[in-house]
Amino acid sequence: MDAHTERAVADVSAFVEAVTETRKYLAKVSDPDRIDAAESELLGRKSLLVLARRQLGNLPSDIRKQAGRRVNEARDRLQQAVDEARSRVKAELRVQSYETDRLDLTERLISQRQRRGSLHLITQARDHLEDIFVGMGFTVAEGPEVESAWYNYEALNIPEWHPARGSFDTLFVDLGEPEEVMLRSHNSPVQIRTMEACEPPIYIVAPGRAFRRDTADATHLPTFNQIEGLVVDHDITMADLAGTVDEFVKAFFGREVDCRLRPSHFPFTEPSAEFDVSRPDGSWLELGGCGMVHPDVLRNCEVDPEVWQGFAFGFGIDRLVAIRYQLEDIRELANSDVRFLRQFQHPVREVLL
Ligand code: FA5
Repeated sequence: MDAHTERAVADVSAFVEAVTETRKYLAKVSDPDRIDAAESELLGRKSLLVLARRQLGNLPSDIRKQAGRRVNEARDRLQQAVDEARSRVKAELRVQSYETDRLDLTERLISQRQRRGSLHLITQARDHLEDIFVGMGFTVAEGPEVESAWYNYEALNIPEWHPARGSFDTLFVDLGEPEEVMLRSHNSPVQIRTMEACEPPIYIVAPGRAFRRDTADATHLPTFNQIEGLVVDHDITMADLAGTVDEFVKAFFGREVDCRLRPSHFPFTEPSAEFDVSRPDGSWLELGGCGMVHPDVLRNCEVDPEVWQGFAFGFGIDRLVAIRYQLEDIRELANSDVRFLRQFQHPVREVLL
């Protein structure tokens, strides 16, 4: 065998041996870069494979074919070992990432339990108001938030030409005739719906949202909450109204808070009054309107004013809350800022988030 042939046989054998060694190495390696490096060293452009293939041409024809087969088989074995190593390492890395990215759910559960949600201040106040009035013999009534002109205005003695319509800054809904369908601008429509549906005597309160084209400021919100009250019975007088309002104020705010009625005007009550409560600084804040139900309103609901009399009131719940918790600005109630709301978590009604 001449020197060229010897060299060629040695290079072919070197490749085959290197494949055997590298397969053992690949079976243990767990670094993808090392797999790439081994593949390129043995099978790449300047690899032992390229050299061995080049040397095949220097072999005598009787052994070239067999040597070629050895080289190809070794290359296939190595390629298979590289592929297996890659999928094994990929699987190992996946398992590792499951471990490192795993969420510690135990920890999460504990912290969730510690951070409890609670009912919004308005909901708490609404529940409290309902409890007070139910304790005084009232039941709770509801009405829709989208109303027709009949319920929001006309049945309440506010005909189309009446200037009081303007004072309600109504938000109309683009439905039916112009200005016929609206977001209720007060909760008084529930008076009408209740009188239409039930025979007197009636003792109801109707808490819920009302809507006006008011710009938000310290005492106004475009979406706010009112509680409407209606009593229809025999021999009801203004004294019953004053006594009920006074009793409610003492129950909600405490005995030290005063209230006063100021003469006012609402088309649906006669006489009418505005109702204020005292603030800690001695000033008064208007909470709502009230009065004796106007005979025309009773007639609109087919209740005979000669037989039945009634009083009604409508208070702003957001303002009640502002006074009770000494909030400077009722916009806090609409901001949904949990840092603010968490200060008023209700101890009993806490709910787990
Ligand atoms: C009314 O809405 C009458 N329906 C109340 C009434 C009922 C009178 C029954 C007589 C008999 P008024 O527009 O004044 O009245 O509103 C009543 C209260 O709702 C106000 O005193 C205030 O506490 C609250 N309120 C009105 N507008 C807003 C607003 N934009 N933001 C927050 N509270 C408001």
